[in-house]
Amino acid sequence: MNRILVTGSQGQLGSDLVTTLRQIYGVEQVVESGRSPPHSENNFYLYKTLDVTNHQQLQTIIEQEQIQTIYHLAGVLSAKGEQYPDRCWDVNVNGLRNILEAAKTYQLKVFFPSSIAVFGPHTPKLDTPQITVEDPATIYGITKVTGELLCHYYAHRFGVDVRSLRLPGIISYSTPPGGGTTDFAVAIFAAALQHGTYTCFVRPETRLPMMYVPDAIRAILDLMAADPNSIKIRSSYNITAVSFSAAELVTEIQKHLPHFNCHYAPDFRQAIADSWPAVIDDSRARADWGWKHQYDLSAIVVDMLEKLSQRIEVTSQKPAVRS
Ligand code: VAH
Repeated sequence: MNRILVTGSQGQLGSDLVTTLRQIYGVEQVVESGRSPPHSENNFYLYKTLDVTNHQQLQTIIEQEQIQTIYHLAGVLSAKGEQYPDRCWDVNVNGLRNILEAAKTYQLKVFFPSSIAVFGPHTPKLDTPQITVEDPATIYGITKVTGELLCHYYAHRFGVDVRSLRLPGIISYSTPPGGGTTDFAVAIFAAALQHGTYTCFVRPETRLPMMYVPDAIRAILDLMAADPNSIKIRSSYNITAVSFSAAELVTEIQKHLPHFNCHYAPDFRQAIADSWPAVIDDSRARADWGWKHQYDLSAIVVDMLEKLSQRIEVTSQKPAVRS
């Protein structure tokens, strides 16, 4: 039996991760949690209200539900973090500290999502190495550097089995974007299908590392299933799938929606995107535990348009989605 707690379960990654974990381990083994009430009533009994900054609430759930593994996804993302820096620090750092303290006390296994946001203006932009300059320009990035250092400390000082990935921008269709800088690469798809047009908040030449959510879920599960001896990095692994610019994404969408057009109106998120790498070297993840992405840009666009077409009212022309 592997009783699992997912924090931030209603977020972009959480909702897809819960579905996959329940397919693997059974619905009863996976407890969702979040600060707000559950979106859907159909599994209310497997949802716990949890503010990860409240260590007593966390301990009560761990003991009542006999949790053995925590996928700790609760967090404040980069753009929202710049608007609410105190909350970002409290949730992302004090919340993680509570998770790691509980993992030490109850011998739990933990997944922690770090981010390419740990890198900053002086980090090499191309083939960003696993070990390099980390001078993040956002409070979110600062919390992720701090989080990685905490993970490394708890792993080596207390033997906590905590594992982590520096996730790139994640593209998904099951939940609306939640305050990230890479959200343009998520919102653009619904806008293209519903309105035939999108106003992008970064410049066309802005190139960032990205990953489709099925690849991200598989990476997380492969990392957590890997032999502990193969996990040589206990801060956080570089990981990526593809890198593309906003303009390249638009061109790929237009192959299926020829009338789609995109306007550009860069806002405060441009400076955040400019501080991040364009291409990541994830050779250590590929060497240590066999990471290999499956979705390139073309496959992401085909699947996103197909999945979203089934879920939203398509007012612009149906995509001539070619496989
Ligand atoms: C964000 N989606 O934009 C997250 C992620 C690399 C980006 O950390 O804040």
